[in-house]
Amino acid sequence: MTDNSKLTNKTSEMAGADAANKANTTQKTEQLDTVREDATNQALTTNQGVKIADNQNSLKAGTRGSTLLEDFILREKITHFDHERIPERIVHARGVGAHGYFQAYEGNERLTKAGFLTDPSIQTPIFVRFSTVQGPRGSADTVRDIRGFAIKFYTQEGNFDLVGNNAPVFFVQDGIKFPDFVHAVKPEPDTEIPTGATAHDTFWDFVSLVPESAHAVIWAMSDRAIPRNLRSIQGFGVHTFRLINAEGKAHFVKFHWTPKQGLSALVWDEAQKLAGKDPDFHRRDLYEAIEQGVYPEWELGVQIVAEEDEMKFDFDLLDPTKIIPEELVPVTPIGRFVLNRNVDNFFAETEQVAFCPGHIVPGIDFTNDPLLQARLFSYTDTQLSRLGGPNFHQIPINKPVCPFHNNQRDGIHQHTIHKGQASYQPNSIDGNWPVETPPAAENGGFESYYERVSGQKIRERSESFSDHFSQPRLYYKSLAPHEQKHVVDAYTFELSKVKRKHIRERQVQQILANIDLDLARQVGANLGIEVPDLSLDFKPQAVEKSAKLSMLAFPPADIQGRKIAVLIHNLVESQTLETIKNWAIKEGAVVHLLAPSLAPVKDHQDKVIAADGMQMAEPSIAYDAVIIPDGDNLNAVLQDGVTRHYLLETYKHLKPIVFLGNKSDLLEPLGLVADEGTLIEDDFKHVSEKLKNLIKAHRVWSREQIAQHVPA
Ligand code: HDE
Repeated sequence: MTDNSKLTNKTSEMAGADAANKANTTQKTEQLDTVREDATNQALTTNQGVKIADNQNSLKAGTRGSTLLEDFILREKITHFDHERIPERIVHARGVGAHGYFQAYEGNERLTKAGFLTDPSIQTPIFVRFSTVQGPRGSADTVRDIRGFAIKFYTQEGNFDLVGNNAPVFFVQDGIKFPDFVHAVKPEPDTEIPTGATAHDTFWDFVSLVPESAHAVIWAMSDRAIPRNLRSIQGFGVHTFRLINAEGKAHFVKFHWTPKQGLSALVWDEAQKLAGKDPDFHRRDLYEAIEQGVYPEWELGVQIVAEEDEMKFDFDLLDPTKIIPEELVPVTPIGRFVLNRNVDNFFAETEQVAFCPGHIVPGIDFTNDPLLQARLFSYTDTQLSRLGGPNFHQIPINKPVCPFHNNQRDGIHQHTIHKGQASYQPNSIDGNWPVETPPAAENGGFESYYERVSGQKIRERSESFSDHFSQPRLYYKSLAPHEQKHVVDAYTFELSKVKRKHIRERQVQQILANIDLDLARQVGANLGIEVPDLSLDFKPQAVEKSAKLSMLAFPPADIQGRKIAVLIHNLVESQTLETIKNWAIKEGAVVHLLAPSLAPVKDHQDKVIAADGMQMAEPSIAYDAVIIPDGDNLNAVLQDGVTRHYLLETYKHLKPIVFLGNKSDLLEPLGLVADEGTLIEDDFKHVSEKLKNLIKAHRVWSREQIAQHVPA
């Protein structure tokens, strides 16, 4: 037996007990506390509670074996291990989650009777899971993809799941096309390539044959699909839903949620490099922000359409490939939510959470959007194989915080001991309990909206779903010039990876040309594809340009949680480092001092400066800005290839760089042109405000043209 007693740590960090965010509680996290397990000061046992004396050696006949089948400790441990994996989600497998709360604003009673939306004094616990769509569980975070943004509200009237995406439109209009779409977008079946990417033949084959996908595809080709982090993405419910008030009056609504952090994206080169250098980039960012107390926050809003206005648009409200331009129906804020607590265990919480658009509460209802209708079936069904049976609602993360009782019984992994004999209704043995609750203005039973439905049984798409190009055109026209360029670049990159010429041509000549001729010609020119002079009649639209489609419409309020790298070498001017750090603390930004290695860096007075990391290991792509401080070390810096690359790459990715003191002499040898994003000063205090504004703007867009010539 091995003596491990020396390793036993009296101050265990188990379960992140030392993290400040673990003090943020809700009714849900308190409920989860009852199943959280902390083994500090506990004996190691089998699953049957038998204390284990030796966890290092299996039971053998003599020290050199053989191993005995009798070893129940070995068998139990290995058997459990053999079954530790469950099937990953067929889509949205890669994800990250966090806890938080939602709080409604005043005045929503006119829209809904849902308690959590009408009582501003309630903080409703929530669990959010962000995800990519295509890649498997272990794929990279920063791939070009739509992001899933699913919110579970643990309300007093049951769980409400808002299972949305960061794009307001979807690729297909009818659920029956979803498996086709997913088969096309997933890695190709013969090679299982590419992982996490849409740049391949089967995806473009499908979307170029299915024009209804054009709108979602152009969103996927825009900067929205390569977010800088998950704290700065918008969320959308996509479908039109209904809210129903206490008088039974319904309104159509589209859900939107917008980050207080503003919207921001990676540049494509960064996204690709990060996929290799830090595949967990988004996961890490969210975790670290919450650990640092920089809690991300979103405002939930709805676009409201009166029932009588259902037919007044030139698109169908039931068509999930359409937005309602905000010029036609503005977003009305109804509440806010905050993520303020990391999970204790990824598997138990993030992996086992089961969202379902069919989880709704009184005051909310569906519409006949044919995509939504299919989703109502799919999500519960998929949990049966993913989570192993019909009792997945009893898994702690999925359990409502309000009471739930019914006559559903047994099934695999049943956790509840139901008392009584009568598991049916009506019954006269157990008092007919549990009983139905009639619908009511408050706390009533669920009642479906009294909608009139009639029609022929028919497999046909409504004619009102047939305009596939006006809205992608509106999207493209509404983007800022640099965003439009990125869309051209993205189509070019993706289609260049498509091996079959006829697919590339079809996408450019039949899809892009119908969206916008100029877009088609630019992509066509890059790919050597002719775009014939088509005399296309673009349908006049009620809105020609929509203000809230460009990411520029959503700037951040501050620079909290943004990251700045300070590149240090021996003989650095250490006084400045203090000034920078104090400024960053004031602004809530994060500063990392990065040195050539972790060997001590000394200033000119031999004072040792502790570095936070190495330039080689903490690349520029992980930061929002770079500062290179003054010091009698210009030559050393010039000879440091890593630092030179760092600065070139920062410049190329359009980020601000502060050159302090003699470091302005670096520009020329590096071949960099000074511009509004290169701040040259002796005293950091003189540039701090400018730096803050540049970081808020995310990128120095005016540099984009010239930066193309920078080799990095
Ligand atoms: Fe999903 N989707 N989906 N989806 N979806 C799943 O459910 C499905 C759609 C979305 O973090 C699956 O539990 C069908 C639209 C998110 O756990 C599955 C159709 C939108 C997540 C499924 C759609 C979404 C999923 C896989 C068309 C945006 C991740 C595992 C009819 C509004 C949730 C699971 C999480 C997950 C089916 C279309 C968003 C297979 C059939 C539209 C955010 O049930």
